[in-house]
Amino acid sequence: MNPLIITVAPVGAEITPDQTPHLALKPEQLGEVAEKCQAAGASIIHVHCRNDDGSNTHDKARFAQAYKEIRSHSDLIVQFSTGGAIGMTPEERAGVLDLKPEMATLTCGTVNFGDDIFENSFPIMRAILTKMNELGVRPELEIFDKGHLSNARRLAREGLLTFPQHVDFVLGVPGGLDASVSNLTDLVAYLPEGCTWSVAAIGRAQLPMSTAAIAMGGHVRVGLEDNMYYSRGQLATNDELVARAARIAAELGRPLATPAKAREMLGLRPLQEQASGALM
Ligand code: KMH
Ligand code: ZN
Repeated sequence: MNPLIITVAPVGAEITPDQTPHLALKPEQLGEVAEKCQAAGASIIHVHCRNDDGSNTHDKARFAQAYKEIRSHSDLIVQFSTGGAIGMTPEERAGVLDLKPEMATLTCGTVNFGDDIFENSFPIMRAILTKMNELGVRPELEIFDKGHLSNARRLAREGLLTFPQHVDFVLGVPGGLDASVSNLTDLVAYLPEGCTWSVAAIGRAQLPMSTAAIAMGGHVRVGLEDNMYYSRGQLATNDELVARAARIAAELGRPLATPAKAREMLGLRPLQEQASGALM
């Protein structure tokens, strides 16, 4: 079976320090999380940054610091969020691309997000993608609803994207597509030929949907961004969630992709060949 790529999303933009003591606020804490999660089996880290007080920031210097800490503690593929937090401007969200992370997310359409709207109009998507293309940053397509795959196809027709790509199905966001195996199989069937895919399911759906994805030959995203709990009422650390996904993979006969193997599978350059001078 193909090796499993585990992405850890340790921070996100929604949970607050009063909800869990395990939220990494400082870049140094992100470095520690990266080290533990790589040891537990992760190969990609999806990065959001916070200020020391827990508020969201897309400050470039903060992201540069986070990148440095992650890189000095791990070989993980560093994937920056261009989704950011509700209320950030598209320019703010795309600004961190200047640091040339290996990967960054591209959410492929506007979606209700709880009582808010996570805005990703075609002009916003085109601007983010154009910048990614100019800077050589590999997108991961974030799909919150089936129509987002249609939007991605449209961006490909416009010449901004070539398939296959790595796609992450974000399921169970209030306002987006529900987290269910039938929705997942439908999305997988609708993927352009050759795409790799993962599932990031929200809350208590993270465990069953990860298990389904591992069994189906897909990849998984776990971490506090999407789910704070290990089980009902028991708060999780990021490495505990990664370790559990790794154990399930072992039971199902899926080997784990190391960061180097994940780079090979995703067509990213080996770490040794990457320029380190691009960062601030
Ligand atoms: N925080 C959400 C509004 C991404 O990282 O690309 C957007 C998000 C998606 O988390
Ligand atoms: Zn995110």
